[in-house]
Amino acid sequence: MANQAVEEKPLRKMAEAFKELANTLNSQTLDETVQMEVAPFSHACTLVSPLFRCLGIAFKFAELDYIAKVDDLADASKSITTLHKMMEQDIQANCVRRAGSRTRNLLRVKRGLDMVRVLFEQIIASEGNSLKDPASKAYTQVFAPYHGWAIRKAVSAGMYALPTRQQLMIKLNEDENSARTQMQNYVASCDTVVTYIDKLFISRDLGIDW
Ligand code: 1PW
Repeated sequence: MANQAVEEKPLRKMAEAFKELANTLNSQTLDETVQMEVAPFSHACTLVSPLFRCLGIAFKFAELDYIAKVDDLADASKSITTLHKMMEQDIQANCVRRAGSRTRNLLRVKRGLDMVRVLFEQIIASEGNSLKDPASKAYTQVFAPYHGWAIRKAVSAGMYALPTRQQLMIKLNEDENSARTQMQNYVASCDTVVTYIDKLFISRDLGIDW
């Protein structure tokens, strides 16, 4: 217990959880028969929250919004087994796009995961100590098209309060090399998971651009 802070490896934990999800998907063919369970998915998503926290006070709203939506999915897992069934319920109830619907929350959470994926890709590809460019690129690519002027403005103000690359490594309890490895693992696994979720939406004609 005394060593808990020392041994805490949030980046490793999230990379491992997503590797497991990706393995479950890869062990089957990526088609309609593959069923991802809500419980392990929402659990893996909770492990991404510490990363948002590490990005500093400026991303408090992003963190709170993400956590609330992941909590909703975790709550769904108590009564619904798979993401398929969760979406089917919303389709039946005709509430897919309604604010707060589980399917809508799933789409938002998926974007959060995808933004972290792009952020890691950019961090791996860059060498500077500033996270501003990697974070700006990730936000611009994944979230900005869906956010109004006010949120985009707030996020771009927040970019000046990001930790440095070195500070992030310390918060994550990793060094450059170990962080790079874990980030690469997350990028690959997240890609499989995001592709799968996109297919869930597209195969039901629900669209992913809203
Ligand atoms: C990694 C680089 C740092 C970039 C952080 C970007 C944060 C992006 C998320 C900010 C969201 C905070 C404000 C909430 C926005 C909601 O309106 C929106 N949620 C999302 C995740 O886009 C839509 O949610 P809704 O209407 O379905 O409840």
